[in-house]
Amino acid sequence: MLRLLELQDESDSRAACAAAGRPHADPNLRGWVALLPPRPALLHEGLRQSGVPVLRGETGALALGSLSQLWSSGRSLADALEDGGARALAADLARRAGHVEAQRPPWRLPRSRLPEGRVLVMAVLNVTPDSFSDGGRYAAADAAVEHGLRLAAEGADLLDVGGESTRPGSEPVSAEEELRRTLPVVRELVRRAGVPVSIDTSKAEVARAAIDAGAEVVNDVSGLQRDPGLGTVVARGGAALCLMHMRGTPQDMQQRAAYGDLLGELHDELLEALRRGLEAGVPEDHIALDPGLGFAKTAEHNLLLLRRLRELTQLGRPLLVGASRKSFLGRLSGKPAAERLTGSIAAATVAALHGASLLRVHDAAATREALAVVDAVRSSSS
Ligand code: HH2
Repeated sequence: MLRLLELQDESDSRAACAAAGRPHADPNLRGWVALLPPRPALLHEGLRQSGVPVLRGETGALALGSLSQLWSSGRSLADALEDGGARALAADLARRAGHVEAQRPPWRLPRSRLPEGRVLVMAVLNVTPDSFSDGGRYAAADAAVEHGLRLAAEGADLLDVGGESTRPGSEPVSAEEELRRTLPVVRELVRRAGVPVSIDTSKAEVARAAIDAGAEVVNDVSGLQRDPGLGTVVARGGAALCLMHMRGTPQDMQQRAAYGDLLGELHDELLEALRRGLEAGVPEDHIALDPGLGFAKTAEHNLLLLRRLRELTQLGRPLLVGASRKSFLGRLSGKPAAERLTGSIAAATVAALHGASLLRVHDAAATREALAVVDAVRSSSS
């Protein structure tokens, strides 16, 4: 498979050489490279002729160029090459480079139109007794609705209502209980909040009822791995879908946090999730992807993921990132969940600068304030 990599330092450069099976790692490669399959040589040759150097290895090859070089060479080779396989790879290269350049594709919801041109805030509303940072605070429907309305007034662009904690080691709850917790809150917020409502669930039954009650988004932390009926429910209900990456279940996911190549494996597994969504009949422009910080990831994995997040924009879908108050931030600051606002804002800022389209956060007002600065810096011109 073809994939774009952003080499920022020596460790990235060595890892890219290893992925291509180069006998001697070059520690000094920097910038964007395309990791290509070892064949067809026609593609490598075509790229060289268009001015893109190609380093060959035993299991692959690295094409070195700026995004615009990779895009334009891919495009012209997709027209010029006769071999079908090489042509398809060249077209894929151009498409991926185009996605990274363009960034932040729109996310279509069934009824609401999300604002464009800035990074969006999805506010967390946990109607649970045991969520890791706000468990028990909004377990009663009235308190949850009130908090949801406050988050919307503070500038949240979407409200994500959840009735089952997914923190490491949490106990699963029945669909009945999840519905009892979330449905009255979804119904009321759809009527009163003035922003689209998302249901954070992996269960088809919960999603169906929430969509019927007016939820426009289903946020599935299992990436359509847990309930085989969920994709069809989302497609039939016309809802948008967020597919998050995780391995295993909240009970065993931290034992599964082992990767030979974190970004490569994450890329492949998110692509599989995207295919599951498309096969279920969800239109591509309704799907967002989420690398799943803290889900089958160690603290080090979360940091690496934030540093190289931009690589995942090659998948061509909006990226949602949830770092808010998570334990890797507590490890850095030594502070408990309720006191991780500063760390959460720093992580949100990094994610926004590295290509995230939406941030899933507990603190809507503070995040919107920080994002106003990020967006102003991003759009400043000379
Ligand atoms: N994180 C949590 C829950 N749902 N959904 C997406 N898309 N991305 C995330 O990072 C994500 C998520 C965990 O956070 P929280 O809801 O605050 O805690 P809990 O699972 O304990 O309710």
